[in-house]
Amino acid sequence: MPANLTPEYFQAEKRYRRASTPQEKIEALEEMLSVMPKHKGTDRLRAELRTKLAKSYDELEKKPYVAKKGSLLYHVKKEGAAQVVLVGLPNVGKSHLVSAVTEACPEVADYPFTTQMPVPGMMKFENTQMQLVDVPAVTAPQVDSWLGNVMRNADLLLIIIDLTEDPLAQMETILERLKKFRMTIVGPPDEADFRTIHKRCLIVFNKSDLEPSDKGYSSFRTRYGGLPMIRVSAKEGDGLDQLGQAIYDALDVIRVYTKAPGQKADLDEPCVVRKGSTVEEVAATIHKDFVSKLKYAQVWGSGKFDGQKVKRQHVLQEGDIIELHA
Ligand SMILES: Nc1nc2c(ncn2[C@@H]2O[C@H](COP(=O)(O)OP(=O)(O)OP(=O)(O)O)[C@@H](O)[C@H]2O)c(=O)[nH]1
Ligand SMILES: [Mg+2]
Repeated sequence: MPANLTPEYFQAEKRYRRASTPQEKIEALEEMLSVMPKHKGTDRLRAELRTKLAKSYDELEKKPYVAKKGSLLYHVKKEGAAQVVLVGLPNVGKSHLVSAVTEACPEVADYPFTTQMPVPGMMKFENTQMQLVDVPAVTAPQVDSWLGNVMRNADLLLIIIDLTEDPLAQMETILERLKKFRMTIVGPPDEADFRTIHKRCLIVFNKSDLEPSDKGYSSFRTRYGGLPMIRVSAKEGDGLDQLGQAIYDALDVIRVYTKAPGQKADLDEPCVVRKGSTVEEVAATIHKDFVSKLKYAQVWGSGKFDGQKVKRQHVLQEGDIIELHA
């Protein structure tokens, strides 16, 4: 099947060939991937580009690079079951939240643009660890060169809205900024074209301990009511006990456990995979060679199974235990 690549793709490819730093390569590769038509004919090329992208991210990780303008560029290595990046205007409490629910200690201060670089921290949820990444405000100056990449690489955007300010106005500014990075969120109706990356998000209304703004809340609910939301106070701790579950639900993943024949599954070591994943897809996360050797699996869980033999395409459910047979 022909790939039908566009002139924009070829322009980005030219930039990739001329790129001399990992950052330039990443930007060109992300562009190539986002403008490439999605169909069977481009599957192979897409996979090749993703491999190149992963290599460039590895290179970038070794040290932050200094861009031509003199600003630093960052990449945050994923750790744990998911990478969750905080997005919001200045002073809304992004850093306070990260310091309240993880071991990280980003600077918290009552003035805008306190945070200048990404600060990752791990948040425990039941038997999983999720990585939260505190970043500068989306409107911060001098961050365009890397903030877009960090957000694009995330599994989930945690959109932090300060309840004491107009929520609708904050959301509109955030979406405008995301648009500049060729991103939008999954959920509300939009006019985004096929090059826009759709990101899952969870809205976190922060500062619930203070008097809320009387502006914009009901129009916010009307427009964005379909999105997952939670109210918290990073300062007083209200709602933080429910945050882990809310993030987990918004990620749209499931936990499955693998076991060897005759042994018990280790319920402290889940495989976290997309909802709707099959036996075959879970096998691929364990070892890529395993997929070709896989004959069948046995499943315990989902209510109706008890060691039942299933095929590779069997769709797994939250909490399933599987035994893979090669
Ligand atoms: N009352 C109250 N104050 C909060 C809450 N969360 C954060 N703050 C305060 O809001 C101010 C800004 O908090 P930060 O966490 O630094 O905000 P930020 O979003 O990281 O800001 P930038 O890094 O500048 O983008 C600080 O004075 C915090 O103590 C909250 O839930 N309630
Ligand atoms: Mg901050």
